[in-house]
Parts: sequence; C-alpha cells; structure tokens
Amino acid sequence: MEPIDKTQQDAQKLAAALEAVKFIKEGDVVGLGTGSTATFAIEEIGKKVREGLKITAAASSKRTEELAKSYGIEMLDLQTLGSIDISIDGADEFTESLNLIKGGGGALFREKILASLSKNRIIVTDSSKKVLKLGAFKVPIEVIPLALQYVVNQVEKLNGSSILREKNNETFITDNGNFIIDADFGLIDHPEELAKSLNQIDGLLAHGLFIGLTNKVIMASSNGVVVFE
Ligand code: ABF
Repeated sequence: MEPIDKTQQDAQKLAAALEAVKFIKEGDVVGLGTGSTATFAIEEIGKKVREGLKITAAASSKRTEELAKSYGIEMLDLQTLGSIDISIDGADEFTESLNLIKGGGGALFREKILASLSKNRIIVTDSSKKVLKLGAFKVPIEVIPLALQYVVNQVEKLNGSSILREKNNETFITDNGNFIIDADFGLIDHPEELAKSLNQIDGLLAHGLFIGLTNKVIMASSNGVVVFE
C-alpha cells in the first residue's frame, strides 16, 4: 500500500475517474457508486454529457442529484432498473485478481446491487487501495438489527471479531435502516470461500467482499494510471 497524502490522493482519484469516464458510450445508463472517487467521475461525466445519457446512483446523494440536474442528465431510480450498461464505483481495498473490500462508506448493499445489475463494472481508486491480500481493512457487514447478536456469533465462528459501527457517537444506521458491523478476519487467504460462508448467515443482508463483481480496476498512482482486468 503506497503511502500518499490527501492532495496526491485526490489527484489520483480524479485521474482514475477521468480514465473511467472514457468507457461511457452514447445513450448509456450509468450507475454511480458512493465515495469521493465516484463523485469525481460524476463531475467529469457532466462536462462531457453524451446524448441520451442516463444516471442512477447506489446511494441518494445531494451532490449527484445537483450535478445531474445542472448538466441536464436524467436520474433514474435504481429500483426500477433491470440492467445498467456501466457502473463506476470506488473501493476500500483491491487485489490484482479484482477482489474488493467495499462498504467503508456504509452503502455496500446498494453498491452490490448496482454492480450485480451492471454489464461493465469499473472500479476507480488511488494507489493506497491496492493490496496483496484483502483484510487490513475490516470487512463491513450490513445486519438486520433483530439478528445482530446472532450474526456477530456466526462471524466469530468464522474467526472474525466484529465492532458495531458508530457515527458521531451513535449507532450507524444504513439507508436501509440496518446496522453495520466491521469484522476483522485478519489477512484473508481465500476471500471467495469466506464470502460464500458469510452468504449463508441469516440476518446478514450484505457483506463488503465483492468477488467476481468487477470487470476493471483503474488505479491512478504517482507513475500514471494502471488498468487491472
Ligand atoms: C464506495 O466508496 C465504498 O464502497 C467505499 O468504501 C468508498 C471508497 O471511497 P473513496 O473513493 O472516497 O476512497 O465505493
């Protein structure tokens, strides 16, 4: 993981977003994730708005709506869509095999739906997100409140220790009205297997391991933009 300061990080996120926007074609339905890198993409899309372009977003964000409105781009409601042509989103960690940890921002369920609906899933990151093995970033897990203790116990059986996410000294509540636990599994040797085990846990709505849900990672670094696919 390359240590970089905020200014460098923002410059890299912008460079990655500029590269991602090049893959948008006329008339595309574009899905946008959350996080600052995806927001850089929104601003770039607006400047180069293509005929008939439509946008949908993983999480309702004032910024996205304002930008779409100011650029005259039609916003579509994610729940009405059966497919998305291209999605651009960020990540908290990624490996060269295109496995990700996402959900640091708390919108992992909607981002997973966005990715699942998308034909072409592009992740944009700065160089600090690239890792050899996932796991230094704790795995965000969205939990139906009723099932909290049950899910914590099941995660423990998978050698994960969980912390209930808080924000401003209050329990963090997702857009879907659920809790998030951040689970530390240590460095994860087999993320595919862990994802499958987590998928079996009742009351666990979504986890932040994105396996097989990415077509391309565009990473900007101090030496330029690198594309992993
Ligand atoms: C979203 O953006 C989240 O899944 C992830 O936590 C976050 C990354 O934010 P940034 O692009 O600002 O680093 O995709």
